[in-house]
Amino acid sequence: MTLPPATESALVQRLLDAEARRQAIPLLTREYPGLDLPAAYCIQSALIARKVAAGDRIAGRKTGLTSKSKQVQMGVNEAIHGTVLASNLLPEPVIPVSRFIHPRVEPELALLLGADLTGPCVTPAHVFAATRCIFPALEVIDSRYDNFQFTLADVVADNASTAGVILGPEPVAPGTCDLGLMGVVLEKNGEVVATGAGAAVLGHPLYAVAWLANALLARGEHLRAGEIVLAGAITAAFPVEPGDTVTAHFSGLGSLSARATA
Ligand code: OOG
Ligand code: MG
Repeated sequence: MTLPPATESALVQRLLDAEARRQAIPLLTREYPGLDLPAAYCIQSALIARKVAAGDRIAGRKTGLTSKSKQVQMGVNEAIHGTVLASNLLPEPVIPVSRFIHPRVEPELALLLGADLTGPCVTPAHVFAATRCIFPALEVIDSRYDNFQFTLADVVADNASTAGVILGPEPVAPGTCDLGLMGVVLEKNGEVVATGAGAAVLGHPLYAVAWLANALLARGEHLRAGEIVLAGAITAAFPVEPGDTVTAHFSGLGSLSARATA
Protein backbone atom coordinates (compact mmCIF):
# COMPACT_ATOMS: atom_id res chain seq x y z
CA MET A 1 0.00 0.00 0.00
CA THR A 2 1.12 3.57 -0.62
CA LEU A 3 0.10 6.08 2.00
CA PRO A 4 -0.76 9.59 0.83
CA PRO A 5 2.19 11.88 1.76
CA ALA A 6 0.06 13.84 4.26
CA THR A 7 -0.97 10.63 6.07
CA GLU A 8 2.61 9.37 6.14
CA SER A 9 3.91 12.57 7.64
CA ALA A 10 1.08 12.63 10.22
CA LEU A 11 2.05 9.11 11.34
CA VAL A 12 5.72 10.11 11.53
CA GLN A 13 4.71 13.06 13.70
CA ARG A 14 2.72 10.76 16.00
CA LEU A 15 5.80 8.59 16.56
CA LEU A 16 8.08 11.59 17.07
CA ASP A 17 5.64 13.09 19.60
CA ALA A 18 5.34 9.79 21.50
CA GLU A 19 9.13 9.68 21.81
CA ALA A 20 9.49 13.34 22.78
CA ARG A 21 6.63 13.23 25.32
CA ARG A 22 7.56 9.74 26.59
CA GLN A 23 3.97 8.72 26.06
CA ALA A 24 3.06 5.48 24.33
CA ILE A 25 0.50 5.56 21.52
CA PRO A 26 -1.94 3.00 20.03
CA LEU A 27 -0.73 0.91 17.10
CA LEU A 28 -0.75 2.58 13.69
CA THR A 29 -2.25 -0.63 12.28
CA ARG A 30 -5.35 -0.14 14.45
CA GLU A 31 -6.26 2.83 12.29
CA TYR A 32 -4.56 1.57 9.12
CA PRO A 33 -5.01 -2.24 9.14
CA GLY A 34 -3.68 -2.40 5.57
CA LEU A 35 -0.31 -0.95 6.57
CA ASP A 36 2.21 -3.38 5.08
CA LEU A 37 5.97 -3.72 5.47
CA PRO A 38 6.96 -1.61 2.43
CA ALA A 39 4.74 1.25 3.67
CA ALA A 40 6.11 0.80 7.20
CA TYR A 41 9.71 1.09 5.95
CA CYS A 42 8.67 4.28 4.12
CA ILE A 43 7.41 5.68 7.46
CA GLN A 44 10.70 4.65 9.11
CA SER A 45 12.75 6.37 6.38
CA ALA A 46 10.64 9.53 6.64
CA LEU A 47 11.06 9.50 10.44
CA ILE A 48 14.86 9.20 10.13
CA ALA A 49 14.90 11.95 7.49
CA ARG A 50 12.99 14.25 9.88
CA LYS A 51 15.52 13.62 12.65
CA VAL A 52 18.48 14.14 10.32
CA ALA A 53 16.93 17.39 9.06
CA ALA A 54 16.70 18.47 12.72
CA GLY A 55 20.45 17.94 13.20
CA ASP A 56 20.86 14.24 14.02
CA ARG A 57 23.18 11.95 12.01
CA ILE A 58 23.04 8.32 10.89
CA ALA A 59 25.58 6.39 12.98
CA GLY A 60 24.70 2.92 11.77
CA ARG A 61 22.06 0.25 11.34
CA LYS A 62 20.57 -2.62 13.25
CA THR A 63 18.83 -5.87 12.65
CA GLY A 64 15.91 -6.72 14.89
CA LEU A 65 13.97 -9.83 15.83
CA THR A 66 16.69 -12.06 14.39
CA SER A 67 16.72 -14.54 17.30
CA LYS A 68 14.10 -17.10 18.27
CA SER A 69 14.10 -15.72 21.85
CA LYS A 70 13.13 -12.27 20.55
CA GLN A 71 10.60 -13.56 18.03
CA VAL A 72 8.87 -15.65 20.69
CA GLN A 73 8.96 -12.76 23.18
CA MET A 74 7.40 -10.32 20.71
CA GLY A 75 5.11 -12.80 18.90
CA VAL A 76 6.53 -12.29 15.40
CA ASN A 77 8.37 -14.54 12.96
CA GLU A 78 10.45 -12.32 10.73
CA ALA A 79 13.60 -10.23 11.03
CA ILE A 80 13.44 -6.47 10.52
CA HIS A 81 15.91 -3.60 10.38
CA GLY A 82 16.27 -0.10 11.73
CA THR A 83 18.57 2.89 11.79
CA VAL A 84 20.89 3.92 14.62
CA LEU A 85 21.29 7.68 14.98
CA ALA A 86 24.14 9.52 16.67
CA SER A 87 21.65 10.59 19.35
CA ASN A 88 21.06 6.90 20.18
CA LEU A 89 24.70 6.32 21.16
CA LEU A 90 24.85 6.57 24.94
CA PRO A 91 28.20 8.10 25.92
CA GLU A 92 28.35 6.29 29.27
CA PRO A 93 27.13 2.88 30.49
CA VAL A 94 24.14 4.59 32.07
CA ILE A 95 20.48 4.16 31.08
CA PRO A 96 18.54 7.33 31.97
CA VAL A 97 15.14 5.63 32.38
CA SER A 98 13.09 8.85 32.45
CA ARG A 99 14.29 9.66 28.92
CA PHE A 100 12.35 6.64 27.69
CA ILE A 101 8.81 5.22 27.92
CA HIS A 102 9.39 1.61 29.02
CA PRO A 103 13.01 0.73 28.21
CA ARG A 104 14.34 -2.80 27.93
CA VAL A 105 17.92 -3.99 27.56
CA GLU A 106 19.31 -6.77 25.37
CA PRO A 107 22.83 -8.10 24.67
CA GLU A 108 24.20 -7.76 21.15
CA LEU A 109 27.35 -7.86 19.09
CA ALA A 110 28.14 -4.61 17.28
CA LEU A 111 30.37 -4.45 14.21
CA LEU A 112 32.24 -1.33 13.15
CA LEU A 113 32.53 -1.43 9.36
CA GLY A 114 35.70 -0.43 7.56
CA ALA A 115 34.20 -0.81 4.09
CA ASP A 116 30.81 -0.45 2.40
CA LEU A 117 28.59 -3.52 1.96
CA THR A 118 26.11 -3.32 -0.89
CA GLY A 119 23.56 -6.04 -1.69
CA PRO A 120 22.27 -8.18 -3.34
CA CYS A 121 25.00 -10.84 -2.98
CA VAL A 122 26.64 -10.00 0.36
CA THR A 123 27.85 -13.14 2.19
CA PRO A 124 29.18 -13.64 5.73
CA ALA A 125 32.70 -13.73 4.21
CA HIS A 126 32.15 -10.25 2.76
CA VAL A 127 30.94 -9.01 6.15
CA PHE A 128 34.01 -10.52 7.85
CA ALA A 129 36.31 -8.78 5.35
CA ALA A 130 34.51 -5.44 5.78
CA THR A 131 34.55 -5.52 9.59
CA ARG A 132 37.12 -3.34 11.31
CA CYS A 133 36.33 -4.48 14.85
CA ILE A 134 33.65 -6.03 17.05
CA PHE A 135 32.24 -4.57 20.26
CA PRO A 136 30.23 -6.23 22.99
CA ALA A 137 27.09 -4.10 23.27
CA LEU A 138 23.90 -3.52 25.18
CA GLU A 139 21.00 -2.17 23.20
CA VAL A 140 18.29 -0.19 24.98
CA ILE A 141 15.03 -0.64 23.09
CA ASP A 142 11.89 1.36 23.76
CA SER A 143 8.64 0.84 21.90
CA ARG A 144 6.61 3.95 21.27
CA TYR A 145 3.48 1.74 21.44
CA ASP A 146 1.21 0.93 24.37
CA ASN A 147 2.32 -2.02 26.50
CA PHE A 148 5.39 -2.66 24.31
CA GLN A 149 3.23 -4.68 21.91
CA PHE A 150 3.11 -4.39 18.14
CA THR A 151 2.76 -6.04 14.76
CA LEU A 152 5.75 -6.27 12.43
CA ALA A 153 4.57 -3.26 10.39
CA ASP A 154 4.09 -1.15 13.53
CA VAL A 155 7.57 -1.89 14.90
CA VAL A 156 9.21 -1.26 11.52
CA ALA A 157 7.52 2.16 11.32
CA ASP A 158 8.78 2.83 14.87
CA ASN A 159 12.39 2.36 13.70
CA ALA A 160 12.58 -1.11 15.27
CA SER A 161 12.18 0.30 18.80
CA THR A 162 15.65 1.87 18.58
CA ALA A 163 16.45 3.98 21.65
CA GLY A 164 19.99 3.59 22.97
CA VAL A 165 23.24 1.78 22.25
CA ILE A 166 26.04 1.18 24.75
CA LEU A 167 29.29 -0.13 23.30
CA GLY A 168 31.88 -1.96 25.39
CA PRO A 169 35.21 -0.23 25.92
CA GLU A 170 37.41 -2.83 24.25
CA PRO A 171 36.59 -4.01 20.74
CA VAL A 172 38.40 -6.98 19.20
CA ALA A 173 39.61 -7.60 15.66
CA PRO A 174 37.48 -9.95 13.51
CA GLY A 175 38.83 -13.50 13.73
CA THR A 176 39.80 -13.13 17.39
CA CYS A 177 36.80 -15.19 18.49
CA ASP A 178 34.18 -17.45 16.97
CA LEU A 179 31.13 -15.19 16.86
CA GLY A 180 28.73 -18.09 16.32
CA LEU A 181 29.92 -20.08 19.32
CA MET A 182 30.37 -17.02 21.51
CA GLY A 183 28.60 -17.60 24.79
CA VAL A 184 26.57 -14.74 26.28
CA VAL A 185 25.36 -14.55 29.87
CA LEU A 186 23.00 -11.73 30.81
CA GLU A 187 22.67 -10.71 34.45
CA LYS A 188 20.27 -8.28 36.06
CA ASN A 189 21.15 -7.16 39.57
CA GLY A 190 23.63 -10.02 39.88
CA GLU A 191 21.21 -12.75 38.85
CA VAL A 192 21.50 -14.64 35.56
CA VAL A 193 18.33 -13.83 33.59
CA ALA A 194 19.25 -15.24 30.17
CA THR A 195 21.97 -17.15 28.34
CA GLY A 196 22.69 -17.57 24.66
CA ALA A 197 25.25 -17.88 21.91
CA GLY A 198 26.06 -15.75 18.89
CA ALA A 199 24.43 -18.31 16.59
CA ALA A 200 21.06 -17.26 18.05
CA VAL A 201 20.89 -14.46 15.47
CA LEU A 202 19.94 -16.04 12.14
CA GLY A 203 22.50 -18.81 12.67
CA HIS A 204 25.53 -16.48 12.87
CA PRO A 205 26.08 -12.75 13.56
CA LEU A 206 27.98 -12.36 10.27
CA TYR A 207 25.02 -13.90 8.45
CA ALA A 208 22.63 -11.52 10.24
CA VAL A 209 24.66 -8.55 8.97
CA ALA A 210 24.84 -10.05 5.46
CA TRP A 211 21.03 -10.40 5.58
CA LEU A 212 20.79 -6.74 6.59
CA ALA A 213 23.06 -5.56 3.75
CA ASN A 214 20.96 -7.52 1.25
CA ALA A 215 17.65 -6.37 2.76
CA LEU A 216 18.70 -2.70 2.52
CA LEU A 217 18.91 -3.04 -1.26
CA ALA A 218 15.10 -3.08 -1.44
CA ARG A 219 15.22 0.47 -0.05
CA GLY A 220 18.04 1.52 -2.38
CA GLU A 221 20.38 1.73 0.60
CA HIS A 222 23.58 0.03 1.77
CA LEU A 223 25.88 -0.33 4.77
CA ARG A 224 28.68 2.21 4.82
CA ALA A 225 32.26 2.28 6.08
CA GLY A 226 32.34 3.87 9.52
CA GLU A 227 28.87 2.65 10.49
CA ILE A 228 28.11 0.62 13.60
CA VAL A 229 25.91 -2.39 12.88
CA LEU A 230 24.00 -4.20 15.63
CA ALA A 231 23.62 -7.87 14.71
CA GLY A 232 20.47 -8.42 16.80
CA ALA A 233 19.62 -9.41 20.35
CA ILE A 234 21.00 -12.81 21.30
CA THR A 235 18.52 -13.24 24.17
CA ALA A 236 15.12 -11.81 25.05
CA ALA A 237 15.08 -8.20 26.30
CA PHE A 238 14.60 -7.26 29.97
CA PRO A 239 12.89 -4.17 31.41
CA VAL A 240 14.99 -1.87 33.57
CA GLU A 241 14.06 0.50 36.37
CA PRO A 242 16.16 3.12 38.13
CA GLY A 243 18.65 1.36 40.39
CA ASP A 244 18.99 -1.78 38.23
CA THR A 245 22.34 -2.93 36.93
CA VAL A 246 22.53 -5.06 33.81
CA THR A 247 25.71 -6.95 32.91
CA ALA A 248 26.41 -8.94 29.77
CA HIS A 249 29.37 -11.33 29.65
CA PHE A 250 30.61 -12.34 26.20
CA SER A 251 33.15 -15.19 26.05
CA GLY A 252 36.38 -13.84 24.59
CA LEU A 253 34.99 -10.31 24.31
CA GLY A 254 34.77 -9.29 27.95
CA SER A 255 31.89 -7.92 29.98
CA LEU A 256 29.77 -4.82 29.84
CA SER A 257 27.68 -3.35 32.65
CA ALA A 258 25.12 -0.57 32.57
CA ARG A 259 23.37 1.12 35.45
CA ALA A 260 19.84 2.42 35.15
CA THR A 261 19.18 5.83 36.69
CA ALA A 262 16.04 7.93 37.11
C1 OOG B 1 12.08 -4.66 18.25
C2 OOG B 1 13.56 -4.48 18.14
C3 OOG B 1 14.27 -5.79 18.21
C4 OOG B 1 16.49 -6.97 18.35
O1 OOG B 1 17.71 -6.91 18.54
O2 OOG B 1 15.89 -8.04 18.19
C5 OOG B 1 15.73 -5.69 18.34
C6 OOG B 1 11.63 -4.92 19.67
O3 OOG B 1 11.82 -6.02 20.18
O4 OOG B 1 11.05 -4.01 20.27
O5 OOG B 1 16.36 -4.65 18.46
MG1 MG C 1 18.30 -5.07 19.29
